[in-house]
Parts: sequence; C-alpha cells; structure tokens
Amino acid sequence: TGDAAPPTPRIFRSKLPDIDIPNHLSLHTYCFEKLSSVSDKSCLIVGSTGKSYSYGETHLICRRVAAGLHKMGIKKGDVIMILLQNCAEFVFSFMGASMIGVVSTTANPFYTSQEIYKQLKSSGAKLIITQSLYVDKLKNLDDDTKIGQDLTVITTDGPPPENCLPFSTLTEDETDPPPESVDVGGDDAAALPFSSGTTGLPKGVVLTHKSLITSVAQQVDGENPNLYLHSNDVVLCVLPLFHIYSLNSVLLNSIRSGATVLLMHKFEIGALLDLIQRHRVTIAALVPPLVIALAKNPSVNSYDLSSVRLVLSGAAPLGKDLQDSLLRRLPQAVLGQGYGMTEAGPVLSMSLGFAKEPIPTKSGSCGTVVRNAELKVVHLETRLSLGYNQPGEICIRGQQIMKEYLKDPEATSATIDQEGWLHTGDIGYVDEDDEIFIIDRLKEVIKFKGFQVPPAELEALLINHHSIADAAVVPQNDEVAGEVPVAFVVRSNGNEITEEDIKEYISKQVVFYKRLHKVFFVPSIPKSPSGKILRKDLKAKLC
Ligand code: 4UW
Repeated sequence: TGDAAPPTPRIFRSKLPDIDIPNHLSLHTYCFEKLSSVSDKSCLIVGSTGKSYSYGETHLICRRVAAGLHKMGIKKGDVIMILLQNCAEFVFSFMGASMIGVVSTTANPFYTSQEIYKQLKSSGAKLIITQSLYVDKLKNLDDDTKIGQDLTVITTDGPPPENCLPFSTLTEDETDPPPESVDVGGDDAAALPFSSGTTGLPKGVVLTHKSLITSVAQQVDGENPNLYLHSNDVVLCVLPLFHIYSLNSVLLNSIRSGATVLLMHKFEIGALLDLIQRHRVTIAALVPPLVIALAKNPSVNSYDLSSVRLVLSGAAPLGKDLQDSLLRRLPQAVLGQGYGMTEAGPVLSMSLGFAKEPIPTKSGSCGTVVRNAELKVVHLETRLSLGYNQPGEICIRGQQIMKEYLKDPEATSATIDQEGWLHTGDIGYVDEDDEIFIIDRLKEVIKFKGFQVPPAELEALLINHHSIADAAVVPQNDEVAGEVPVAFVVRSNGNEITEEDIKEYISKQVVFYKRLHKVFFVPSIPKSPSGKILRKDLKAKLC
C-alpha cells in the first residue's frame, strides 16, 4: 500500500546498566556532595607553586566568591566571563558563580581583543575575571565598554591594573555566606562555552545544571563507573579549563570523586613530567598532540611515570600507532579515548577500559556510548538509522545534552531535532562490540590540536578585506596538529594581494591556532546552487 511502518530505529546503549542520576540538584551541591568525607584532603594543587587547597578550603573560598559576586550585584541568570589559564581562581570563580545561579562563559585568554569582544557581547557578560597580563586586550573594546564603568574587571594576580579590582574583593568578606535562598538547578544554565557546532560562527552553548550533572554522573557514578576515579587519585589538569573537555571530564569529575586536581597553567614537557613524578599523578587527561609528546619525547625515559594508571585522550582522532607507542612507554596504564562535543554536554562515549570492572577496548575506538543515553548512526541521505559497522552521522539523546544555543532557536533546531536527537556532524560507526569509531567529519569545523577553528569566522574576516572577492577555509591534515586551516581566495579585480599579506592580516585578528597555514589563489570558489561552499571539492584539491 506504500504505508509500511518506518523501520525501527537501531539505538545503541551502554553495556553498563542505567543508574539514578540526582540531576535535580544544583551542580555545586552534586559535585561537593561528599565534602564531609574528603574535607581535609587535597582538592587543588597549583603545579607552578605547589600550593594546595583542601576540599574544605576550596568549598569555603567558592562560597566566599559566591557571596562576593552577590554583593557586587551579580544575580541569578547573569553571566560572568572567566578568561583565565588553569589556576585555582578559575575553580573558585566557576563554582562560586554556580552557587548563586550565575553562568560562567569560559574563554581562551590567548584570544585577541576582537575574539574576546565577540564572546563578551554575545554572552552578555558584564564582569570578567582574568589576569593583569590580559587587561590590555580589554581596553578600547568599543566606545560603550569601559573598564570600571560598563565592565567590571577582576584580576587574580598582583596589584590590579587601573580601574580593575583584585580577586580579594570577592573573597575578603569572611562573615557573609552566599545567599542560601538562591534556588538553583535543573534547567538553569551553569556554563556557557562557545562552539561553532556543525556550521557557522561560534555560538553560546547553554549547559544547565541538569546537563552537567548528568554528564558527570554518566562518567563517574554508579557501582561500576564508566570512568573509575577515587579519592586517592591525582588527576592531571593541563588541558585548558576554558574548554569543556577539561572543565567537565577533569575538574567536575574529580571534585565529584574527591580526587586531587593538579593544575598546570600551560603545557611544557619538562614541567609536565616533573609534576607527574613529584605528585604521583594517576590519571592523565590528554589530547593527541600531548600523547605524541609523551610517546616520542626522549626525556620521558628519565622520569618515573609508574603512578599513571589511566590515560584518557579525546577532542581529536588518536591513531592506533600512536596509542600503541604510548603504551610501550606506560605499560602499566590503561589508554583509551573519550568522544565529546561541547553541545553534547559534552561526553558521548568513553572507553570501558576505564571502568571499575574494566572491559578492554580496541585501539582507535572512542569507547562505548555513556550510560543513561541513546546513540544512533543515521544514513547521510535517507536519515534512516543504521546497524553495526555501517558509517553515518552520529546522533545522541539524553539529559546531558545542551539546552540550546543562546538566543539562537534556528541553530538549535538545526542541531537538536524534534525527537531530542542531537546531530553531531561526525561520521562514524559502531562495531559489533558496541565500540564507536569516528572516521570523518561532516561539519565544517577544523580541529587544531583539539581546538576549534570555525572556517566561517575566518571566511568572514577574509571577505571583509577590500582586495578579496571571495574565500573559503578548509582543513589540511597535519602530523602534529591533526589539522590546520588553509584558505582558497579569489582576489578582487586587479588586486595583487599576496599570500603573506593575507596570512598577516588574519594572524593579527585571531588566536594562534586559527592562523592560516597556506593561501591558494583561485578564480572562483565552488558552490552548490544554494550558495553553500563545496568544501569537499576544495579538500580534494589538497590531496
Ligand atoms: N576522536 C575524534 C575523538 C574526538 C573527536 C572529539 O571542541 P568540541 O566541541 O568538544 C570536544 C570535547 C571533547 C571531550 C570532552 C570530554 C571528554 O571526556 C572527552 O574525552 C576524553 C572529550 O572536543 O569538539 C567536538 C568535536 O571534536 C571531535 C569531533 O568532531 C567532535 O564533534 N572529537 N573527540 N575522540 N574526534
């Protein structure tokens, strides 16, 4: 009759049973739930100074920051920007904000003024917590944003620059606990990282208390946690906390588990190895370029890294060869991957090799979908869900995914469909052991060492140049960074603009990892009839 019922979707689930997740709580209550049993234990260690904060101290300072923000008139639903390298104040600010229902938008302190400004405007943040070193970038953002008047700037180090306030302004009041009356949790936003998602410019990703609690619980809760962390673990926090990987899977997971977080403000191989040895690090959360460093750097052999029991990699593909060569260096460790996406809350899958009762996973796999979630793989054209070993677009559903893109219903509905499935823009398959393999990316984003480079952002800058008529930016494979951005440019009539001119023009406006590595001049940019850049055609030219 032609009315046959549509095929039942093939839905993949974790091998671990679902658990009860207390996602009605507020994020800070959930994370610090076991505070009384770990109160004297070390929560944070600042790698560069060795200074340590117990769980009791950390919780108290977070409460003071909450009270301090409240006193400054910052209220539930307001947004603050955390523009910091990894440091204890990052943690105090994020958790303190959560305590009064204030939302943290996290940004890369290496951003240019222009990049910071865009996120500031888009997020609506009125207060920035940063280091003195970065304050110059906040001057003259625009005529309406004057430090000390329209924008409160708090600095975490030394005497504050002109019109800025010291971090102690937030913490000095010892008598004033945060207003307990603030009712926070559930659908209230907690974090607002920015991501370009499957297309276009960076957008604010609204992660609620419910989504973050769900994501953390999916990883570290239950009798047999997918990622088993305990209070004797020391977790390396070298990946930047402004990115969701580190914020969620390093910081929040560790606090929930009562583990110690070892903060490193930047990556430097010697310091990293020294800190692993000195503090007997047990868990290393890495991205593939850091896996390369640990697998290949000759100095690794001079250190005792025998304490490391788990090595987690994610944010970009990790080759099998690399995985194997790191394992030869750390034979005692379990090495596996997680697969995350900011919008997905962020974790979609995690190696079951990290579970309390581990199930070994294959080299190259991104693990199995987390518990309390559903994953499907859909055919790129028919959109029908596929079975084992058939590649298609990966989709995820569960309470951990973002609520929405901030003030962007159109982009939200293009990403989360009416049945609640979030479309990742990643192409992969699930094998017969339920392990997920990512093989390609449908979406535009370029990943430089795991950092997002949104082509649309660079294309907008390029097209703004009077000597450029049209432009497209695509990824080129790179051994160290994974991918680097390269541009195809159409010069406007009669212009002689050079590759160097263009590279310099872009590098002045963007953070280092968005810089163009090559520029190819072309007579036109290939586009579909609807005007979409045919990125595949351009990528094919690079091979
Ligand atoms: N293999 C291949 C992977 C992988 C990958 C991500 O910047 P975003 O939005 O977000 C992230 C988050 C990563 C992450 C978070 C928490 C966690 O536990 C973990 O595992 C250790 C990883 O990267 O970029 C999202 C995009 O990055 C790619 C993929 O394209 C995804 O949509 N990606 N992980 N293991 N590619």
